[in-house]
Amino acid sequence: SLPHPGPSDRFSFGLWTVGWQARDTFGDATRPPLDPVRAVHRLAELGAWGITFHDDDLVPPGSTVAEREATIARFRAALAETGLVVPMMTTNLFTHPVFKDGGFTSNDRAVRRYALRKVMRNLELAAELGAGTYVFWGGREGSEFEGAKDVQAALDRYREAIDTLAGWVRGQGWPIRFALEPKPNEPRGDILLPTVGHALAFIAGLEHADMVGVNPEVGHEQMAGLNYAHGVAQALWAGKLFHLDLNGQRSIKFDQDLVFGHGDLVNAFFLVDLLEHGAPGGGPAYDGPRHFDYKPSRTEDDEGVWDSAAANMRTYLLLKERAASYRADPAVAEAMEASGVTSLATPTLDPGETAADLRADTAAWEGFDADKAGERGYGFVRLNQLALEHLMGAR
Ligand code: ASC
Ligand code: MN
Ligand code: MN
Ligand code: MN
Repeated sequence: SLPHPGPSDRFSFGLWTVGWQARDTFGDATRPPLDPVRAVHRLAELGAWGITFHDDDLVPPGSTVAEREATIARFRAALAETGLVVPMMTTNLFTHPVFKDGGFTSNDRAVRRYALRKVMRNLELAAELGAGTYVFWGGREGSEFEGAKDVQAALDRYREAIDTLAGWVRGQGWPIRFALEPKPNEPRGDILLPTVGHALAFIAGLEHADMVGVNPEVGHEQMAGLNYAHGVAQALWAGKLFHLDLNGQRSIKFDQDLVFGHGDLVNAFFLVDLLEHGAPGGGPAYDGPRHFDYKPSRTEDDEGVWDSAAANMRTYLLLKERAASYRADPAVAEAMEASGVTSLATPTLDPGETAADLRADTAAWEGFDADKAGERGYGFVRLNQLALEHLMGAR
């Protein structure tokens, strides 16, 4: 029996995901435009809880002030009718040619000022709609050629932009936090803040660092050959997992934005296990939205769009069920114990023990038989096989 999603699962979708017309580098759109109001109704029917959007996804660029207001009013009526919420909003600083060399870090100062104003305009709407998270995906912040971008000056400008916007939000008293979304490349040859680790290091140097976290996307970390579940674990450990973008990616190649789980399924299993249960040693779970940033494949028609939206949620819920069975299995608990997974949570030094005390502990060095300890088997393969058997429903 397949699980049915509902609002308590807190699944959210970008308007740009189901609304993607499947225009790619080599081909034209394969689907007609999607009315945002229809997206709200269809997602609500499928059991989603929230919808997110870039400013331009909802309000077509070039709209007059009156058109913008009418569009927003119509959208809000659909939200009220369905109960769907807007937990996150973001800015399109990548489509218009003006952003070809970036928004916050364009070499053109007037473009940088225009980018800030575009964000500020949409932040006002975010405050009105009650979006608690504002995402920054700097897809155009980067370069193709080393000589074209002074990376250190660009990072100064990036910091200036986030500091300015964070200070403004704080001054307005809006309950909005920022989440930076890393990506290593595409559309730029090299993008600034390419991974979760780069973003965390950047955040540490911000003026309002406490209100800035990360929004890691499955495929973006995997495009860099990195382990997504590990990146998410470090973000949780740092108290910086403010939001996340779930999707699927198969190895290091162009950004595929497949349905969640349609890439590295084993990593997706351990990710859901981490988000739902926290780390085996007691590290925190995740309590934010389960947000999907995927693209319905170009081969799909309208029906395929909604099938794929439902597939994201079903896969998440099935993995959640499988992860619960993994965690509840006494054989898994025993294997984790035997592997030392749980004992890693024990501090290496005794309470109050100093480096000098350790220096004096002969049991730790003189009396320690490293060769003997080196003979130990950790049993990680047995533990992993148990995980796979739970994932495949054999246990
Ligand atoms: C975002 C975001 C992305 C990109 C991409 C646009 O805001 O999170 O990954 O924009 O989805 O196509
Ligand atoms: Mn992506
Ligand atoms: Mn994303
Ligand atoms: Mn994306």
